[in-house]
Amino acid sequence: MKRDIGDLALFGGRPAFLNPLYVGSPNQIDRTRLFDRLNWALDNNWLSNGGPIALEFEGRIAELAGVRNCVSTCNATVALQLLCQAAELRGEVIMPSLTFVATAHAVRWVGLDPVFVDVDPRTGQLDPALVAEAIGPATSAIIGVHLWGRPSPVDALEKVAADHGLPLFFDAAHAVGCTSGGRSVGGFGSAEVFSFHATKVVNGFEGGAIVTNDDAFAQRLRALHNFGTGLVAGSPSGGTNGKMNEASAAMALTSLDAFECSVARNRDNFTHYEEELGTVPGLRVVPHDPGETYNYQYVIVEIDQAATGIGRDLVIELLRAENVVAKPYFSPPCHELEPYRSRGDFRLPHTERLAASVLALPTGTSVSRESIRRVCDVVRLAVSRGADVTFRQQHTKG
Ligand code: T4K
Repeated sequence: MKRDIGDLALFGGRPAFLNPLYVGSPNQIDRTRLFDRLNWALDNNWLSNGGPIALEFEGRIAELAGVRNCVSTCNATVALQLLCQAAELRGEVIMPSLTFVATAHAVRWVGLDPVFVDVDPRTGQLDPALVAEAIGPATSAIIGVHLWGRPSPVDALEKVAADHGLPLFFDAAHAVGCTSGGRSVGGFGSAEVFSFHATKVVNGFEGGAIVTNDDAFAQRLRALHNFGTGLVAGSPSGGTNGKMNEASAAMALTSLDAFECSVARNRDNFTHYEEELGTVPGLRVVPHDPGETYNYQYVIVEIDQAATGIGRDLVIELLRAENVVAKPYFSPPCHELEPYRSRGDFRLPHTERLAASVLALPTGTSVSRESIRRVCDVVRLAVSRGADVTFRQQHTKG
């Protein structure tokens, strides 16, 4: 138990953890099932190119998302690129800046210009009214992001998109198994993209998927992710290799088998964080709506520097010294990174404030109740003695 700021490892105390505690540690899986699937693939000599394990995974994801089509991919970044190419987008794409840089880079990689729009200051989700204002003659699509697994305002964004005749897509990298208005993420807009990266609640080592109810679009995506094979009229972008291989599919399926357990553990962890930190002045655990379903993959905490006297970056530094690798998801925001910073003059005050004040804390099946208690001890001490901690750190540095 850390009682005084001298107990903090940054100031010479003993670190709270011997080994690093990560945000994004892969969740536990049943290794026997994984190895059985891998052996089956090896025995059958079929390792990629729409193999039976990838097809089974696609069926399971389509079912979970409540959609007709799922095209599995090698990762979500390539899936986003495929979306843009399949929809033959040109010019500008409206999106939030408060997201992992993959959302913007995917769009830029295929020659489009991201136009960043500000977010709701409480939820961090794209603000539909500002999206409507940002639409111009060069706008070709809107990409919403279900940030931290909390869904975008899908109905309002669908209305804006429909009013302007624009396609709407969602980067749902964080939101597999989540709902909005009781409806599963996956069926919103024209298509949505999931990530099955090692750090995600469903993990295929690397992996992604595009889900859609548009059969013709799915067919086009399937062709484009396999070098354009089967497109009678071809495609201006040719095609790429975006396929999910059988090893990733085997891992992803095995991880999906454990989905309910992983989510239950994440939910318990989230509750423990709320119990530990929910009443700390100047600190907010970004909540979940009790009426919806979530995967609870991201525990996000916002620190009010003016109220506490301590900034988010110093809290991360303190935790790092304790062997807790908290993540500033997502900072800097995309518009402050190249190549976007020098391409546009974006003023996004809510994005900038949130990007400077939020951090993600460790969760997942490898994080115990006791670990959460110790992480929260550090956070609580740092925030409740914020001005003293800041002074001590400046003094130590000087
Ligand atoms: N859209 C959004 C909104 C996204 O968040 C992402 C990816 C994408 C699109 C693109 O999806 P993919 O193309 O990746 O499918 C990580 C992930 O690499 C990235 O997938 C994820 N979002 C992003 C939020 O997090 P980094 O730069 O934070 O990765 P890194 O190496 O610092 O790892 C994160 C933490 O996970 C570390 O603290 C260590 C831990 N870790 C990581 C790996 C790979 C492990 O414990 N074991 C592992 O195997 O990006």
